[in-house]
Amino acid sequence: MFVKLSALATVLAVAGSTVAHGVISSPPRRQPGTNFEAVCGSQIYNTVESDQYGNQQLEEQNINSATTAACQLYLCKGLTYADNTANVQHYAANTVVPITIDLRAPHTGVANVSVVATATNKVIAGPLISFNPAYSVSAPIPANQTSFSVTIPNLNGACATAGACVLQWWWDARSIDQTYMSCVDITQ
Ligand SMILES: [Cu+2]
Repeated sequence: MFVKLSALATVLAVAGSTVAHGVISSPPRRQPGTNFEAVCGSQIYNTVESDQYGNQQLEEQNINSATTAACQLYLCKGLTYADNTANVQHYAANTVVPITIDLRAPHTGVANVSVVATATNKVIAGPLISFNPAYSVSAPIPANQTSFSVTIPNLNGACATAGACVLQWWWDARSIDQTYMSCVDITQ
């Protein structure tokens, strides 16, 4: 039994150095699809499709001649609205939105959730919540870092059109250069 457990721990430790580690599990997050593959290329698409929990740097390593200028790896890891028209969430001002993060492995860093305008990749509201340290490897992860709520403010019409805005969970572990993003398409 001990042998099996230590073997498993070794596998996890090795996987942890490259394979990773977190997504929004609720509300429904942007998923990889055919449009994402068309703009970012099959190699990046396959990387994400096989492991949505992975980091953005892993995608960058797979940039090639099939990656177009429309591929925005620094926004939602490149996942696109066009593949997610059925997943848009409508939130009136002051809606309290419960968010669940599925975390497969921690890396000490900072994290937050913001409303981001997709046309500019600029935060237009938030951070609505922040964690520092976030998802630490040196202490138990507080339950409220994987299950929490944010209040959506009045977005003043900036998010009236589907595809214009996302609620983005952003987690950056500088010490190991791994960045994670997971997005929910929202309108108001
Ligand atoms: Cu990692």
